[in-house]
Amino acid sequence: MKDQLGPVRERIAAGATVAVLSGAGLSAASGIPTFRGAQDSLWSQYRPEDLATPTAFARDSELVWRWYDWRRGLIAGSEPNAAHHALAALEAKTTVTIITQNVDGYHRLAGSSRILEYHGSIWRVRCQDCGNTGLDERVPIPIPPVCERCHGLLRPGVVWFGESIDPQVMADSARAATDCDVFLVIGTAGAVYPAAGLVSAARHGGALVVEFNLEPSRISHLADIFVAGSAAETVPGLIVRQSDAERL
Ligand code: BJW
Ligand code: ZN
Repeated sequence: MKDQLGPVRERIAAGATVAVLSGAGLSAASGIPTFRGAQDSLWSQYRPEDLATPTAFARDSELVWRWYDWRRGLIAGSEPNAAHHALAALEAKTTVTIITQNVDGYHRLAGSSRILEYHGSIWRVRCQDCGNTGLDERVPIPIPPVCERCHGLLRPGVVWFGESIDPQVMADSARAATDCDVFLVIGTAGAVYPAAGLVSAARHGGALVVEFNLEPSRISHLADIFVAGSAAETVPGLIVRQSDAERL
């Protein structure tokens, strides 16, 4: 098997810093459906553009909450996979900043410490009326959940289409992408902005861009190295040569 990641491991061993942009494909091996192209899910009839918007929530908050409740149940019932664990283990070798589009919290569970949750967290809630924010990890969640302070309607603490990214998270992510030596793009279609724009920012900043995906994506032309396959099988190759890992 070709050891595409050998040069990347060498750079990291020589002190290169790492930033990661992760997407839904990273958690696919944990059994969490991706957004685009998930054929088998109960919700495949809906497009994220139809559910992950403030307009959808204003129209039918119960439908949107049922979708989030279903996803919370899947996430709570599964766990991070070998790719999340490999990224956490990489911190023993160098500085690693994770910019994740995923809302599942799996990077933290796997033990990574520098995490920027670009699209928020499925475990956070925010009151539509008074702005009160908090964690609500109940599974299942009462639908519709209400604010303890003002009894207003709570919404998921995630970023929907047309909403702004937290300015601090956006600035920290842009800096991490621009300043890193190696930028890993894992399991994202590269279709959603401004997250996808971080790949060109990293490239312009001089990083070596390494993409891990089952298939070429919209940002593959920006990658120096494309590693094909399931992230849970390919990403651990950042830590040990894959053929050695297979012999263990
Ligand atoms: C595997 C695998 C395995 C599978 N191993 N790989 C510039 C240009 C055009 C449009 C815009 C633009 N700037 C802004 C926009 C508008 C919009 C946008 O991007 N639209 C596009 C769809 C065209 N962006 C926004 O609205 C953003 N806000 C914003 O820009 O604010 C400023 C503004 C305000 C007002 C007006 C205009 C601008 C916010 C975007 C928020 C996205 N939110 C969601 C939901 C989050 C909460 C939740 O999870 O419910 O985020 S949508 C959904 O898509 C979710 C994801 O994080 C995001 C990205 O998806 P991802 O991770 O790429 O997943 P998939 O499923 O698409 O792809 C999976 C990939 O994995 C595939 O490539 C597979 O091959 C691969 N794969 N198995 C490895 N085992
Ligand atoms: Zn409230």
